Amino acid sequence: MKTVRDVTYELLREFGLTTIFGNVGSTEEPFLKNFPSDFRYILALQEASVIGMADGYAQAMRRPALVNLHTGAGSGNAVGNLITAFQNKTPLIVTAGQQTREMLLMEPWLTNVEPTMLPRPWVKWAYEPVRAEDIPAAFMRAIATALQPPAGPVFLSLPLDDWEKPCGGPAVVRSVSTRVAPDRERLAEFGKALSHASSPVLIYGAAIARANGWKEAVAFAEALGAPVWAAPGSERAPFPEDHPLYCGGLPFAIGPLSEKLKGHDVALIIGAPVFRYYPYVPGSYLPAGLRLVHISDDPAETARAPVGDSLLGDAVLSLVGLTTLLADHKPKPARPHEKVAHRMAPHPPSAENLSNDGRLSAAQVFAALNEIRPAHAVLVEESPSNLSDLHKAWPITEPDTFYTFASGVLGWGLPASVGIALAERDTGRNRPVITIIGDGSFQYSVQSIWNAARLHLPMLIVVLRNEEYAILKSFAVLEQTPGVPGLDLPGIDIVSLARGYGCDAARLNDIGDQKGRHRSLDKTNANRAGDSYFRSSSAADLVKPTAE
Ligand SMILES: Cc1ncc(C[n+]2csc(CCOP(=O)(O)OP(=O)(O)O)c2C)c(N)n1
Ligand SMILES: [Mg+2]
Repeated sequence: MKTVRDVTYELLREFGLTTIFGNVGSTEEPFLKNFPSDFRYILALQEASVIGMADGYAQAMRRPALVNLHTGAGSGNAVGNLITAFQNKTPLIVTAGQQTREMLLMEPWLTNVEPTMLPRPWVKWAYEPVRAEDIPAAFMRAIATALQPPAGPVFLSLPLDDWEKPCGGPAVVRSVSTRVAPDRERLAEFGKALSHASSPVLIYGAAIARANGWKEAVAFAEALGAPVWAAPGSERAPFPEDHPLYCGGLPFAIGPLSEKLKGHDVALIIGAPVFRYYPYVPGSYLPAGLRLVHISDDPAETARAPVGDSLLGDAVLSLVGLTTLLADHKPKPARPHEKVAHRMAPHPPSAENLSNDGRLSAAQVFAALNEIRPAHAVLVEESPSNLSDLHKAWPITEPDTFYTFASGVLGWGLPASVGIALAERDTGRNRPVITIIGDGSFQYSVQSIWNAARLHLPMLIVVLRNEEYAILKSFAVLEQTPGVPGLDLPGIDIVSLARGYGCDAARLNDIGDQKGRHRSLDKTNANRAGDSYFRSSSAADLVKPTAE
């Protein structure tokens, strides 16, 4: 007779879920016992890194990723990045061990006391199977739930004594659809409003990038002849930023956002919430005379929009449908539009981005990086006060070459970039990954660089070292809250930290002299260290996980 473990592993194989991102404890060892040789276990050293790596990996692979955590202990540590995975709409199958059923009633050491409550509300479904033999079917339901729109993480709590129990197999393998078509009549009404508009405008969101829809997004914008904005704080780039119709990223705040849409009579926002606001800057949600129409496959987003008419549906199916509806439409020559050409940070910029002591500014670092970065590099960003400068210097012109977090929860970027680099290798795309991260943000999941080093991933991590939480100093000015403690970060030696985890690292001083020494981060020199990038200084530290 097969065991619950046998049948479960067979099911996981069916779905290609053969990589497990985890951090193990006694309650998970019975699941991992005699680990099959066709599975790969990626140990991350803290659960924020487990989830962040799995999230990056799942997004870049365009398929769910499997996670195994240590009961309530590991699940608790995982919650910050689970918030991000939920808002990123990343399908993750998160599992955690549970104490033996024999003892659960008396809550022994390391019991997950309310296992389905702990990860909520940041999972679409949380469950502890009532019977051991329900585990394979619970995985099947978890996979279906994670994949169906809107995609997202799910959670299974798995008691440690279930795995040796007998189980009839094989598990039932099912499939579900991952896209919902929009209602045709309502889509036609939206299409009519746009084609009859005297000055339509498009706002594209990350769902377009998640569904690999750049081509369809460009086709519709060109057919309509309308300018395109990226939705505020887009976690993926929805449109080529060098396209003549691209205006830039909309600001995060109510008043300034509304200001940018002035002069238009119909706006379509597609694949994003209405809107991702932050911080509170009062104003009207929309300029006078503008009708907003909204398409999203997330009923929570369509329900909570403060203004506009919404339609539930997949972003790319909707774009294709709308383009067909415009078959006879003659696009007006697009009016000259404002060209911002970069995304907006969710805050006022810090003082010119130049530190007081004349050190290199982040903008100077980005400009140099932009000249020497390898073609097709993937950018992962978690650099709060430098967002605008970064996007100004580095427009995103290829699909799937930009990732950031939808949540504002720091600690995602570093492990996610490791997961993305691993997926680049696993898919054979082999594009190098460059992570731009603040010196504060670097600390939250710092241990993930150990994985990058162990996996010899071709990455460059640029840590912008201003020795402070600069963005919070800007907020203190905006919110008129002088005297806030805890905004300085003196005495952190990032180069030593990186070396301690097995990476090569250097301090950047003199960009000009070192540019010529840079060699691209491609496969052939991925294992070179030291002189393969510009080095030695004071505004940034560079971490390269590929030291041998
Ligand atoms: C998990 C988490 N803790 C705290 C914060 C609050 N916070 C927002 S920005 C920030 C500072 C980031 O500092 P750094 O990465 O150095 O970027 P800088 O502002 O200096 O560019 C902090 C602590 C957060 N967003 N998430
Ligand atoms: Mg900083």
